[in-house]
Amino acid sequence: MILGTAGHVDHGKTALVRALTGVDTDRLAEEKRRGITIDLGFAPLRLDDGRLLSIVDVPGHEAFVRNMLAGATGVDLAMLVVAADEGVMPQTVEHVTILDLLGVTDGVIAITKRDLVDDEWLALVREDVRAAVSATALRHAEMVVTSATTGEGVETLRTAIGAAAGRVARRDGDDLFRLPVDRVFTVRGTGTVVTGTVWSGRLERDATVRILPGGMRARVRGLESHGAAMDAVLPGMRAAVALAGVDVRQAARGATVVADDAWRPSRLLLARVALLTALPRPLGPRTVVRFHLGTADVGARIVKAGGPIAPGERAGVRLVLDAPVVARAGDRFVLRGGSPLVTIGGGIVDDPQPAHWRSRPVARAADTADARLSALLDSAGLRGVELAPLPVRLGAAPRTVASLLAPGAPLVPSRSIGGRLYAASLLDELGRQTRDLVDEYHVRCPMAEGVAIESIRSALGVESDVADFVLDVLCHGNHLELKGAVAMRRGWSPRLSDADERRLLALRNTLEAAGREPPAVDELEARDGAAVLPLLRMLERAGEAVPVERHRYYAATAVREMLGTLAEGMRDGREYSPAELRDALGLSRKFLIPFLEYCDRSGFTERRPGGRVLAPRPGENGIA
Ligand SMILES: Nc1nc2c(ncn2[C@@H]2O[C@H](COP(=O)(O)OP(=O)(O)OP(=O)(O)O)[C@@H](O)[C@H]2O)c(=O)[nH]1
Ligand SMILES: [Mg+2]
Repeated sequence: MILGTAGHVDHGKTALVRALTGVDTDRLAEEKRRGITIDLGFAPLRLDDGRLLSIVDVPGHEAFVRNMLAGATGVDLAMLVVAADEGVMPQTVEHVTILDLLGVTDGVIAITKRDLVDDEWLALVREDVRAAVSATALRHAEMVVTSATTGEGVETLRTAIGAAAGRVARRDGDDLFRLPVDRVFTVRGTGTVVTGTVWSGRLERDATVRILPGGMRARVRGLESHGAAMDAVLPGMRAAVALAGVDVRQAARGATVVADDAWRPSRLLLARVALLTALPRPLGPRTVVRFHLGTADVGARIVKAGGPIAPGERAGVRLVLDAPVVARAGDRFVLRGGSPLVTIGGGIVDDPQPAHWRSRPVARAADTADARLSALLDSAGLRGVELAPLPVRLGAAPRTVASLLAPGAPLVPSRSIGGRLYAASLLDELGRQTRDLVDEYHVRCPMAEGVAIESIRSALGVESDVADFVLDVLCHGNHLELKGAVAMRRGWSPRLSDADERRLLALRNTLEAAGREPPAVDELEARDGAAVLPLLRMLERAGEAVPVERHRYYAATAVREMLGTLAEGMRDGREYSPAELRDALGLSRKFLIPFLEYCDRSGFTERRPGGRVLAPRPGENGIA
């Protein structure tokens, strides 16, 4: 569990942390010299009941609010510190706003430097502080009067912290590991060490992690929490992670250490933002602001459909970032802008990995994993949604996502095909389209056996594994059947009108009469006056015609006869030249070469450098 300090510069935060823990968290020489905190400090606090809490001490100076943000992110509890002699000051208000935007909902308020004021003054300051937090999550926080100098109230403060800690919900250890990095340094003999608060999941020694956004892989060589070696670190713990094979320059504050493939950095986020009411003017899409999420701090533009965002407004937006950031659905962030920089608002991430640069903000706020999944499936349409990143894009633990997608009874009606998820309604619609397509085809081409599966795939405009899934469902549902590369309505057989029946017989007679040198398809068409290919295909399916060339069908009897001639005339193993075979078959060259190629194709003969030989088992091709 993490407690973060908050409050105006010089109000006594670091002194109180020291009074509580005995640790001086101002460790930099410059901090000592200037007497202020510049960067984050860390100290363990043993509570009365034995539990260990980590304190993150933040700077109060307005120049270091970005450091405060890197510390305040990921805390469970806040300790707002207000000096009794000065009362509520600008960073008191800004820090409270930031805690509120980050969704920190519990904590304690310490009115400190009690030794510097009298009772009357103290009473006024208490009232001011109550008013300052009245509209925030800290309005119910216990207020304790302290002095780091005399020690007054420090034990009461410790008890109040313990009570607040007792109200904090435990974080889920059975989730994806994520640690936003707040410090990176080198330890002699150990190498590069990164530190941070474990936001979710657990990490064990020797695990392999990635450092995002760079993507560098590394082995966890060692783990510590507050200086003690650990075998594993859990959510809500401070962790120092020693990484093998990583240069200190390959990680920095703002990076994120993850273990799972579901995490992906993105320069585009879909989110809901809320701007503070006190903002002087609306925020347009061209204004660059600072975006703070986790320990990351990057430039961002906020694009809302339909123009600028007004002070006090809440809106669904696209966040276009200067640099990629690792985020998860449900993550809170803070926005700062203007000059000098001040906190201007914040928000919640809806989709941390939009599929497309032009992805639109979600229409309705979705705060549950199933609502988010429905929204993702809707907007993905025929493209489907990749399964692997869902725990990140839905902001839910992998087992929660698995239960949403339980096979047979998915909470969100959907099917996974080839690593992607598709809305069930969409697949049903594709099924209807396919049935219509096949039915229409049968009406249009009653003589044809069915529709080429390939043309169904391209008509549906989906990945071929999705088309195959749809066809499979239709076959199992007894709507369709597949024969080779063709799909047809179940029980369908090609039909002929009386006139076409007559044309079919005429064609068959023509081919039979033409024998070894039949006319090509276009010649037959010229003679018939209409398309003959469907009829020829019917003859082919009936075994009465053979497409020896692409545009020339032979009567099956003629083919059988010629193959018989070859089988009789060719001796096993001997190679025959085309000239010899022409003499045997009595064909002109125009017909000879295509026919010999047909013989090779159908496995009747084999072509060798010295000529053709009879294939070992010529009877196997089904014609001879
Ligand atoms: N008299 C008195 N002085 C205090 C008390 N607590 C802190 N101080 C003094 O106030 C000054 C600032 O205290 P810090 O603890 O450094 O204040 P801080 O809030 O950590 O300041 P930043 O981190 O820079 O924002 C120091 O000189 C402290 O000695 C107190 O309870 N009584
Ligand atoms: Mg300090």
